Amino acid sequence: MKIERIELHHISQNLVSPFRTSFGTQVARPCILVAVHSQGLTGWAECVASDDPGYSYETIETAWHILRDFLVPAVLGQNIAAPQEVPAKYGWVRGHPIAKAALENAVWDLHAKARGVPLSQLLGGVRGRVEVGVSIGIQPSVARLVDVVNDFVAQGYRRIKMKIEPGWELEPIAAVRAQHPSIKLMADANSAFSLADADLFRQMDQFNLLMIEQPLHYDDIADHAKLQAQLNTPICLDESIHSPLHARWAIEIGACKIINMKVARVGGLSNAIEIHNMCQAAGIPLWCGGMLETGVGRAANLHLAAMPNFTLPGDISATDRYYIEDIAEPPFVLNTDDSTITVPSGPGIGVEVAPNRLAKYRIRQQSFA
Ligand code: OSB
Ligand code: MG
Repeated sequence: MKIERIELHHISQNLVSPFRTSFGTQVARPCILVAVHSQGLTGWAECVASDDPGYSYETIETAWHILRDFLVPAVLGQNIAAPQEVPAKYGWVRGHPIAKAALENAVWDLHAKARGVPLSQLLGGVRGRVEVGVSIGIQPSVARLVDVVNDFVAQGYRRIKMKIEPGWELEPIAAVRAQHPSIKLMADANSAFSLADADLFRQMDQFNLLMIEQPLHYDDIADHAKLQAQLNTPICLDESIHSPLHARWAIEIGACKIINMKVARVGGLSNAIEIHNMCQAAGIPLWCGGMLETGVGRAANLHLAAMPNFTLPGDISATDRYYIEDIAEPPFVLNTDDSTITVPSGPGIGVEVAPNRLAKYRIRQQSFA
């Protein structure tokens, strides 16, 4: 398919409630929506870079720059026979996985639409519903946290992830565990600790956590292996896994027992598939992480999480957990009987960007032809 036109739409929407992690608080959630046009079809994807370089060094501004000046020119006007061809077009560009993933994933949606099949079918998806949970930010008090958790459990979520940071760890985890003795519970540190905190993490073994996510430095693999050797609770890596190479290193040295897959963090669906297959062969289960996506990114995540080795619940919550009004239609709802979300069955990502909402939330736009 010849890529005839590409558009970048910078939008921003307020979250229903502020989301606080060890690296900062998010009130609004900006993103860049990428649209690729060919043969009367439009492929969409979401660039999940944020306003600030808290989670990743990439920001909206760096992603806009890299897309506009390097990635879009490498793909525009090209005849792309399969989406797997996209990464090689800008293979010389180092880093910037979040920007790269947005462009590649838009081409995947385009190709799935051209074939008239859901994206999950191109990816070898095996399930129509994906088990999901909710990721809960750091709260002003333990009592407030317990209220928030109770509320999500009442809504039907059966896996709870809570954010931790130094000073907000054992006590809030103990409180949630006491209230919900058998719920799937996990903690995400977003790199806020060091190996000197090993004793703290050993104490977490008593809470029967599903996993501890990214306890140590965002670029570390080696110290995570040292920490994992001292814990019964599985360590899951998020921030540290930027590519299939990082996944292989982590598996080889025993730095984790689980990997959080974020397609943006690993540079696009081709790398995600490679990591998926490597982890499946190595007996490392995956789950789909989230970046507070709009319906566009969330839909793609659901298709990805339909792949066979996504055997743990994902950070893919219902639309109303994030936004009052989503840019994409229809909204995602939780299946309360089994804490799942249904993978869209229409062509491509299976959701539509609502033009009036795109216009309403748009900050800037650029078209390339
Ligand atoms: O570490 O998983 C994370 C959101 C933004 C940046 C990093 C993370 C998160 C989440 C939210 O935990 C997951 C979601 O989208 O629900
Ligand atoms: Mg995380």
